[in-house]
Amino acid sequence: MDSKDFIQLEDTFGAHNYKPLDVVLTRGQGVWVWDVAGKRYMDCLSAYSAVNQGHCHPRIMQAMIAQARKLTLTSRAFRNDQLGLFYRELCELTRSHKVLPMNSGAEAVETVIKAVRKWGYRAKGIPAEHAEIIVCENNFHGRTITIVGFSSDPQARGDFGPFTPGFKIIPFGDATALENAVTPNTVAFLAEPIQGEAGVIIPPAGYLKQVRKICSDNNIVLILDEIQTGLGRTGKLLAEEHEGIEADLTLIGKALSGGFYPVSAVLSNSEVLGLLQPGEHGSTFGGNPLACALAREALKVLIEEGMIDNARDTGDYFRTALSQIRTPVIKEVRGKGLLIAVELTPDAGGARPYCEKLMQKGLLCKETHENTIRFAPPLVITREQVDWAMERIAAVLGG
Ligand code: IF1
Repeated sequence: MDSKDFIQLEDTFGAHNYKPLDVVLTRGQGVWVWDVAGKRYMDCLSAYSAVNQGHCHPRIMQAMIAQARKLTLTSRAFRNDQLGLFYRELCELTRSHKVLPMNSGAEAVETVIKAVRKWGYRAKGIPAEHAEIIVCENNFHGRTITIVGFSSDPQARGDFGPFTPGFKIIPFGDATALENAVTPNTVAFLAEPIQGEAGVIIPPAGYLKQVRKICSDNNIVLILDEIQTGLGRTGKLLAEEHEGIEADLTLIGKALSGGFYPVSAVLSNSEVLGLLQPGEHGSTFGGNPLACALAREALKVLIEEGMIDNARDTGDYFRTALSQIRTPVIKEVRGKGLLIAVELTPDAGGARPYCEKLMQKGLLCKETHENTIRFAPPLVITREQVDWAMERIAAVLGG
């Protein structure tokens, strides 16, 4: 079978809820992936920051195989010998007090919504059924009904109502808007430190510090969704570190498993998670020994192989090179570490055609919304590999 056969199978039997580039991948290693015809590509998306450690990282793979030979799933009706070690290592790494492990990022978001509502009723004394959570315009936190219900993107919400009540949307990056949105029933503020899907939108310097103070002053739980920005992507373990603050609850996922398996977690720097009682929350696979074993290794690899500092240094190198391209089609280059976006001018004709041209030259990336290309390679990328990518990007974007 060749690419078009695989594409036909997908199009015939699959729901059409994506518009993927027509490249059929069969193998990955580090920053490289290969299609079924043997053509090599550089992956500049990293599965939306789920493959920060590089494709098929050997140490994570070995950890997964070793655990898979022993014990994969017990349910949480019983204990296992990986969970407590995963908890301790994750808490020590992130200075957290408690962890609640789940599977997808959206499940972690849904979990934190339940936890902070319970905290609001039991600890803050909010009247039952009146908890309010403040979120931001252009947020992306997943695709469940509750989550898309507080999205400001009509495409995310259309035809999926009715939605879960109790959410208020304010502009991202505006601390005064947060202050004005707080009511006695506000239990939490949920935001991404940098808005990924919105096009790598970095808030004004000092914003997260102001937000931290407003939440502390008003007894509101600060939740940062680091599912995409966390685990080294922006050149720090967590993006909140750029502003020197600590969220009360932090969400991580994606690269927590190095791209081998869905693993997510809610991290608590306060006792919010301590209010959940047995039987009030859980999932079949959440905290299973296979997930814990490979996540432990994925975290070790991230730290021991210097990927976070590389994201900082090679990300600066990449963004500087992008900013030096002389072309009428680039409006702005934005980013932190290796979370980078190139916004094109409105008359450039949209980002998708450029992604398709880059694919022809062996570089895989993805448009976000109409005019922005996201470049987010694995954090193992070298300067030489950035030079390889830049040759192709300059040729395609250079006009
Ligand atoms: C798709 C977008 C990115 C996330 C943040 C929670 C989640 C995500 C900040 C939910 C997931 C993924 C979803 C994936 C594509 C990708 C994405 F384009 F959809 F918006 F990264 F920007 N918080 N983002 O970025 O985690 O449940 O997916 O594990 O839906 O195709 P999930």
